[in-house]
Amino acid sequence: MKVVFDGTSHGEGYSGTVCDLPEGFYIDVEGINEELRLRKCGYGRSNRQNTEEDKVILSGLKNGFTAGDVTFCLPNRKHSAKPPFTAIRPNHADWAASVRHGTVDLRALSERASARNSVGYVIAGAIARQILGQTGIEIFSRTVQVGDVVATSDNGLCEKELRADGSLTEEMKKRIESARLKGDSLGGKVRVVATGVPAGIGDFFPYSERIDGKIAGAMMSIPSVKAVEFGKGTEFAGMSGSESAEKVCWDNGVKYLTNNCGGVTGGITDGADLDITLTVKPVPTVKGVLSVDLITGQQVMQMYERADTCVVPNVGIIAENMLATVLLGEIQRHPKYCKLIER
Ligand code: EPS
Repeated sequence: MKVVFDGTSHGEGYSGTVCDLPEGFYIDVEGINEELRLRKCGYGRSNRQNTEEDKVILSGLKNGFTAGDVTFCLPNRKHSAKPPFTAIRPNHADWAASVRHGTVDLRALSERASARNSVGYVIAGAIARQILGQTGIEIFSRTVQVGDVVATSDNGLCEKELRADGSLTEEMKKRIESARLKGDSLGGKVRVVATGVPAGIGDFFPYSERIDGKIAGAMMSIPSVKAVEFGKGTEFAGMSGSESAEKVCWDNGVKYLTNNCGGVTGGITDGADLDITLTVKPVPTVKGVLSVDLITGQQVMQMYERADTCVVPNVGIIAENMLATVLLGEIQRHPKYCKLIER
Protein backbone atom coordinates (compact mmCIF):
# COMPACT_ATOMS: atom_id res chain seq x y z
CA MET A 1 0.00 0.00 0.00
CA LYS A 2 1.05 3.58 -0.60
CA VAL A 3 -0.29 6.83 0.88
CA VAL A 4 -0.40 10.25 -0.82
CA PHE A 5 -2.10 13.25 0.72
CA ASP A 6 -1.82 17.00 1.15
CA GLY A 7 -3.44 19.89 2.99
CA THR A 8 -2.81 22.74 5.43
CA SER A 9 -3.50 23.17 9.12
CA HIS A 10 -5.82 26.21 8.95
CA GLY A 11 -6.94 25.80 5.31
CA GLU A 12 -9.79 23.71 3.89
CA GLY A 13 -8.45 20.45 5.32
CA TYR A 14 -6.58 17.37 4.11
CA SER A 15 -7.30 14.90 1.32
CA GLY A 16 -5.47 11.98 -0.19
CA THR A 17 -5.47 8.38 -1.39
CA VAL A 18 -4.45 5.10 0.15
CA CYS A 19 -3.41 3.01 -2.87
CA ASP A 20 -3.18 -0.75 -3.45
CA LEU A 21 -5.04 -2.03 -0.41
CA PRO A 22 -5.75 -5.75 -0.20
CA GLU A 23 -9.29 -6.32 -1.43
CA GLY A 24 -12.33 -7.65 0.41
CA PHE A 25 -11.73 -6.31 3.94
CA TYR A 26 -14.55 -4.60 5.80
CA ILE A 27 -13.54 -1.10 6.98
CA ASP A 28 -15.36 0.45 9.92
CA VAL A 29 -15.35 4.22 9.29
CA GLU A 30 -16.26 4.92 12.93
CA GLY A 31 -13.14 2.97 13.93
CA ILE A 32 -11.05 5.41 11.85
CA ASN A 33 -12.82 8.36 13.47
CA GLU A 34 -12.02 6.95 16.90
CA GLU A 35 -8.29 6.86 16.01
CA LEU A 36 -8.59 10.46 14.81
CA ARG A 37 -10.28 11.42 18.08
CA LEU A 38 -7.49 9.82 20.12
CA ARG A 39 -4.87 11.56 17.96
CA LYS A 40 -6.26 15.00 18.66
CA CYS A 41 -7.28 14.58 22.33
CA GLY A 42 -5.09 14.09 25.34
CA TYR A 43 -3.65 16.09 28.16
CA GLY A 44 -1.30 18.81 26.94
CA ARG A 45 -3.02 19.72 23.67
CA SER A 46 -4.20 23.26 22.98
CA ASN A 47 -7.87 24.30 22.93
CA ARG A 48 -7.61 24.35 19.11
CA GLN A 49 -8.44 20.64 19.31
CA ASN A 50 -11.93 21.40 20.67
CA THR A 51 -12.80 23.25 17.48
CA GLU A 52 -11.79 20.45 15.08
CA GLU A 53 -14.31 17.71 14.46
CA ASP A 54 -12.11 15.27 12.54
CA LYS A 55 -14.70 13.06 10.84
CA VAL A 56 -13.31 11.43 7.74
CA ILE A 57 -15.14 11.11 4.41
CA LEU A 58 -14.11 8.00 2.46
CA SER A 59 -14.77 6.95 -1.09
CA GLY A 60 -13.72 3.80 -2.90
CA LEU A 61 -15.18 1.18 -0.55
CA LYS A 62 -17.69 -1.26 -2.09
CA ASN A 63 -20.52 -1.82 0.38
CA GLY A 64 -18.00 -1.08 3.11
CA PHE A 65 -15.30 -3.46 1.79
CA THR A 66 -11.91 -2.54 0.29
CA ALA A 67 -11.73 -2.78 -3.50
CA GLY A 68 -8.27 -1.36 -4.34
CA ASP A 69 -7.71 2.32 -3.54
CA VAL A 70 -9.52 4.46 -0.97
CA THR A 71 -9.71 8.24 -1.22
CA PHE A 72 -10.22 10.32 1.89
CA CYS A 73 -11.10 13.87 2.80
CA LEU A 74 -10.89 15.48 6.24
CA PRO A 75 -12.27 19.02 6.31
CA ASN A 76 -10.95 21.56 8.85
CA ARG A 77 -13.37 23.80 10.70
CA LYS A 78 -13.21 27.43 9.51
CA HIS A 79 -10.21 29.27 10.97
CA SER A 80 -9.27 32.89 10.60
CA ALA A 81 -5.94 33.41 8.84
CA LYS A 82 -3.03 33.72 11.26
CA PRO A 83 -0.67 36.74 11.03
CA PRO A 84 2.59 36.47 9.05
CA PHE A 85 5.90 36.21 10.93
CA THR A 86 9.59 36.25 10.06
CA ALA A 87 11.32 35.54 13.42
CA ILE A 88 12.17 31.83 13.24
CA ARG A 89 11.50 29.32 16.02
CA PRO A 90 14.95 27.68 16.21
CA ASN A 91 13.67 24.11 16.91
CA HIS A 92 10.84 24.34 14.36
CA ALA A 93 11.11 23.70 10.61
CA ASP A 94 11.05 27.49 10.02
CA TRP A 95 14.66 28.16 8.95
CA ALA A 96 15.37 24.86 7.16
CA ALA A 97 12.05 25.07 5.30
CA SER A 98 12.72 28.68 4.34
CA VAL A 99 16.00 27.62 2.69
CA ARG A 100 14.43 24.53 1.10
CA HIS A 101 11.43 26.36 -0.38
CA GLY A 102 13.06 29.74 -1.05
CA THR A 103 10.63 31.95 0.89
CA VAL A 104 10.54 33.96 4.10
CA ASP A 105 6.78 33.42 4.39
CA LEU A 106 7.13 31.36 7.55
CA ARG A 107 3.38 31.33 8.11
CA ALA A 108 2.76 29.54 4.80
CA LEU A 109 5.55 27.07 5.54
CA SER A 110 4.36 26.29 9.04
CA GLU A 111 0.82 25.65 7.75
CA ARG A 112 2.24 22.77 5.71
CA ALA A 113 4.82 21.69 8.29
CA SER A 114 2.09 21.56 10.96
CA ALA A 115 1.79 18.32 12.88
CA ARG A 116 -1.88 18.44 11.95
CA ASN A 117 -0.78 16.69 8.76
CA SER A 118 -0.46 13.52 10.85
CA VAL A 119 -4.23 13.10 10.28
CA GLY A 120 -3.39 11.63 6.85
CA TYR A 121 -1.09 8.99 8.32
CA VAL A 122 -3.62 8.11 10.98
CA ILE A 123 -6.41 7.63 8.43
CA ALA A 124 -4.23 5.36 6.25
CA GLY A 125 -2.84 3.55 9.29
CA ALA A 126 -6.28 3.00 10.81
CA ILE A 127 -7.36 1.25 7.60
CA ALA A 128 -4.18 -0.90 7.65
CA ARG A 129 -4.70 -1.63 11.32
CA GLN A 130 -8.24 -2.90 10.78
CA ILE A 131 -6.95 -5.25 8.07
CA LEU A 132 -4.03 -6.44 10.25
CA GLY A 133 -6.41 -7.01 13.17
CA GLN A 134 -8.09 -9.66 11.01
CA THR A 135 -4.71 -11.46 10.72
CA GLY A 136 -4.06 -11.44 14.48
CA ILE A 137 -1.63 -8.49 14.67
CA GLU A 138 -2.48 -5.98 17.43
CA ILE A 139 -0.72 -2.69 18.14
CA PHE A 140 -0.80 -0.45 21.24
CA SER A 141 1.22 2.34 22.86
CA ARG A 142 1.92 3.86 26.28
CA THR A 143 3.38 7.18 27.36
CA VAL A 144 6.44 6.19 29.42
CA GLN A 145 7.98 9.61 30.09
CA VAL A 146 6.80 13.22 30.24
CA GLY A 147 9.54 15.72 31.12
CA ASP A 148 11.38 14.28 34.13
CA VAL A 149 8.57 11.88 35.14
CA VAL A 150 9.68 8.42 34.02
CA ALA A 151 7.75 5.14 34.21
CA THR A 152 9.92 2.46 35.78
CA SER A 153 7.37 -0.34 35.46
CA ASP A 154 4.18 -1.01 33.56
CA ASN A 155 1.30 -2.19 35.71
CA GLY A 156 -0.86 -2.61 32.62
CA LEU A 157 -3.24 0.18 33.63
CA CYS A 158 -3.62 2.91 31.07
CA GLU A 159 -5.10 6.26 32.05
CA LYS A 160 -7.08 7.81 29.18
CA GLU A 161 -5.80 11.37 28.78
CA LEU A 162 -2.07 10.70 28.96
CA ARG A 163 -2.17 7.03 27.97
CA ALA A 164 0.29 6.33 30.80
CA ASP A 165 0.47 4.10 33.86
CA GLY A 166 -2.25 5.52 36.15
CA SER A 167 0.12 5.92 39.12
CA LEU A 168 2.22 8.48 37.21
CA THR A 169 -0.39 10.62 35.60
CA GLU A 170 -0.89 13.10 38.46
CA GLU A 171 2.81 13.97 38.44
CA MET A 172 2.86 14.17 34.63
CA LYS A 173 -0.19 16.46 34.61
CA LYS A 174 1.40 18.76 37.21
CA ARG A 175 4.51 19.10 35.05
CA ILE A 176 2.41 19.86 31.96
CA GLU A 177 0.30 22.45 33.85
CA SER A 178 3.40 24.18 35.16
CA ALA A 179 4.93 24.30 31.65
CA ARG A 180 1.64 25.58 30.19
CA LEU A 181 1.46 28.45 32.72
CA LYS A 182 4.96 29.55 31.73
CA GLY A 183 4.25 29.31 27.98
CA ASP A 184 6.76 26.45 27.89
CA SER A 185 6.42 22.85 26.62
CA LEU A 186 7.54 19.30 27.44
CA GLY A 187 8.73 16.24 25.53
CA GLY A 188 8.97 12.63 26.62
CA LYS A 189 8.91 9.05 25.41
CA VAL A 190 6.30 6.60 24.12
CA ARG A 191 6.57 2.85 23.79
CA VAL A 192 4.82 1.19 20.86
CA VAL A 193 4.28 -2.57 20.80
CA ALA A 194 2.94 -4.89 18.08
CA THR A 195 1.95 -8.44 19.04
CA GLY A 196 1.28 -11.40 16.74
CA VAL A 197 3.86 -10.30 14.14
CA PRO A 198 5.09 -13.41 12.29
CA ALA A 199 8.84 -14.17 12.10
CA GLY A 200 10.62 -13.69 8.76
CA ILE A 201 9.39 -10.26 7.59
CA GLY A 202 12.12 -8.00 6.16
CA ASP A 203 15.64 -9.02 5.09
CA PHE A 204 19.25 -8.36 6.05
CA PHE A 205 20.37 -7.23 2.57
CA PRO A 206 20.10 -4.85 0.77
CA TYR A 207 19.89 -2.30 3.56
CA SER A 208 16.68 -0.87 2.11
CA GLU A 209 14.90 -4.17 2.91
CA ARG A 210 15.64 -4.13 6.63
CA ILE A 211 12.33 -3.98 8.48
CA ASP A 212 13.81 -2.03 11.43
CA GLY A 213 15.11 0.57 8.94
CA LYS A 214 11.67 0.89 7.37
CA ILE A 215 9.93 1.15 10.73
CA ALA A 216 12.51 3.64 12.05
CA GLY A 217 12.08 5.72 8.88
CA ALA A 218 8.32 5.84 9.40
CA MET A 219 8.66 6.66 13.11
CA MET A 220 11.24 9.40 12.44
CA SER A 221 8.83 11.00 9.99
CA ILE A 222 6.34 11.70 12.79
CA PRO A 223 6.69 15.39 13.69
CA SER A 224 8.82 15.91 16.85
CA VAL A 225 10.24 12.37 17.02
CA LYS A 226 14.02 12.62 17.48
CA ALA A 227 15.04 9.04 18.40
CA VAL A 228 13.79 5.50 17.76
CA GLU A 229 14.95 2.50 19.81
CA PHE A 230 14.20 -1.19 19.40
CA GLY A 231 14.09 -3.28 22.60
CA LYS A 232 16.92 -2.28 24.97
CA GLY A 233 18.00 0.31 22.36
CA THR A 234 20.61 2.69 23.81
CA GLU A 235 20.92 0.49 26.94
CA PHE A 236 22.89 -2.01 24.83
CA ALA A 237 25.87 0.37 25.00
CA GLY A 238 26.44 -0.54 28.66
CA MET A 239 25.80 -4.30 28.39
CA SER A 240 28.11 -7.20 27.58
CA GLY A 241 27.31 -9.67 24.82
CA SER A 242 26.51 -12.41 27.32
CA GLU A 243 24.24 -10.15 29.37
CA SER A 244 22.36 -8.93 26.36
CA ALA A 245 21.94 -12.34 24.63
CA GLU A 246 18.30 -13.35 24.24
CA LYS A 247 17.12 -16.43 26.15
CA VAL A 248 15.60 -18.91 23.73
CA CYS A 249 14.00 -22.35 23.73
CA TRP A 250 12.59 -24.73 21.13
CA ASP A 251 8.82 -24.79 20.75
CA ASN A 252 7.99 -25.89 17.24
CA GLY A 253 10.72 -23.46 16.12
CA VAL A 254 12.85 -21.02 18.09
CA LYS A 255 10.93 -19.11 20.73
CA TYR A 256 12.33 -15.96 22.36
CA LEU A 257 11.88 -15.83 26.14
CA THR A 258 13.40 -12.33 26.35
CA ASN A 259 13.04 -9.46 23.91
CA ASN A 260 16.19 -7.35 24.18
CA CYS A 261 16.29 -6.74 20.43
CA GLY A 262 12.67 -5.59 20.26
CA GLY A 263 11.45 -8.24 17.81
CA VAL A 264 13.95 -7.61 14.99
CA THR A 265 17.32 -9.29 14.41
CA GLY A 266 19.35 -8.86 11.23
CA GLY A 267 16.67 -6.61 9.78
CA ILE A 268 14.09 -9.44 9.98
CA THR A 269 11.24 -9.97 12.45
CA ASP A 270 12.07 -12.84 14.81
CA GLY A 271 8.59 -13.69 16.10
CA ALA A 272 8.91 -11.69 19.36
CA ASP A 273 6.72 -8.61 19.86
CA LEU A 274 7.90 -5.49 18.06
CA ASP A 275 8.91 -3.24 20.96
CA ILE A 276 9.82 0.30 19.95
CA THR A 277 10.47 3.41 22.06
CA LEU A 278 10.27 6.91 20.57
CA THR A 279 11.74 10.07 22.04
CA VAL A 280 9.63 13.17 21.40
CA LYS A 281 11.16 16.65 21.58
CA PRO A 282 9.28 19.46 23.35
CA VAL A 283 6.96 21.51 21.08
CA PRO A 284 9.13 24.43 19.79
CA THR A 285 6.49 27.21 19.96
CA VAL A 286 7.33 28.54 23.46
CA LYS A 287 7.87 31.89 25.15
CA GLY A 288 11.25 33.48 25.80
CA VAL A 289 13.59 31.91 23.22
CA LEU A 290 16.13 34.20 21.57
CA SER A 291 16.13 34.06 17.78
CA VAL A 292 16.74 36.14 14.64
CA ASP A 293 14.43 37.82 12.17
CA LEU A 294 14.89 36.59 8.59
CA ILE A 295 14.26 40.05 7.06
CA THR A 296 16.19 42.37 9.38
CA GLY A 297 18.82 39.89 10.60
CA GLN A 298 18.29 41.43 14.08
CA GLN A 299 18.23 39.39 17.25
CA VAL A 300 14.62 39.16 18.48
CA MET A 301 12.47 36.79 20.53
CA GLN A 302 11.15 33.83 18.53
CA MET A 303 7.54 33.94 17.32
CA TYR A 304 5.16 32.85 20.09
CA GLU A 305 1.44 32.04 19.88
CA ARG A 306 -0.95 29.59 21.51
CA ALA A 307 0.25 26.06 20.91
CA ASP A 308 0.20 22.56 22.37
CA THR A 309 2.17 22.08 25.61
CA CYS A 310 2.82 18.34 25.28
CA VAL A 311 2.05 15.98 22.38
CA VAL A 312 3.66 12.79 23.69
CA PRO A 313 0.41 10.73 24.01
CA ASN A 314 -0.66 11.84 20.52
CA VAL A 315 2.64 10.70 19.04
CA GLY A 316 1.81 7.25 20.46
CA ILE A 317 -1.43 7.10 18.47
CA ILE A 318 0.23 8.33 15.27
CA ALA A 319 3.02 5.78 15.75
CA GLU A 320 0.58 2.89 16.24
CA ASN A 321 -1.07 3.71 12.95
CA MET A 322 2.19 4.35 11.07
CA LEU A 323 3.48 0.98 12.27
CA ALA A 324 0.32 -0.68 10.94
CA THR A 325 0.94 0.92 7.53
CA VAL A 326 4.54 -0.37 7.36
CA LEU A 327 3.59 -3.88 8.52
CA LEU A 328 0.70 -4.25 6.10
CA GLY A 329 2.91 -3.06 3.21
CA GLU A 330 5.56 -5.65 4.09
CA ILE A 331 3.07 -8.48 4.49
CA GLN A 332 1.64 -7.66 1.06
CA ARG A 333 5.14 -8.06 -0.45
CA HIS A 334 6.04 -11.26 1.39
CA PRO A 335 5.73 -14.45 -0.73
CA LYS A 336 4.54 -16.51 2.25
CA TYR A 337 2.60 -14.04 4.38
CA CYS A 338 0.71 -12.28 1.61
CA LYS A 339 -1.67 -15.28 1.83
CA LEU A 340 -2.70 -13.93 5.23
CA ILE A 341 -4.45 -11.08 3.48
CA GLU A 342 -6.00 -12.94 0.56
CA ARG A 343 -9.80 -12.91 0.46
C1 EPS B 1 0.32 22.95 15.48
C2 EPS B 1 -0.12 23.95 16.32
C3 EPS B 1 -1.44 23.86 16.97
C4 EPS B 1 -1.88 22.43 17.08
C5 EPS B 1 -1.81 21.81 15.70
C6 EPS B 1 -0.40 21.74 15.23
O1 EPS B 1 -2.42 24.52 16.25
P1 EPS B 1 -2.62 26.11 16.28
O2 EPS B 1 -1.57 26.59 15.35
O3 EPS B 1 -4.00 26.38 15.80
O4 EPS B 1 -2.38 26.52 17.71
O5 EPS B 1 -3.12 22.32 17.68
O6 EPS B 1 -2.30 20.51 15.72
C7 EPS B 1 -3.55 20.27 15.26
C8 EPS B 1 -4.45 21.18 14.98
C9 EPS B 1 -3.82 18.85 15.09
O7 EPS B 1 -4.94 18.51 14.74
O8 EPS B 1 -2.88 18.06 15.33
C10 EPS B 1 1.61 23.12 14.81
O9 EPS B 1 2.20 24.19 14.84
O10 EPS B 1 2.10 22.12 14.24
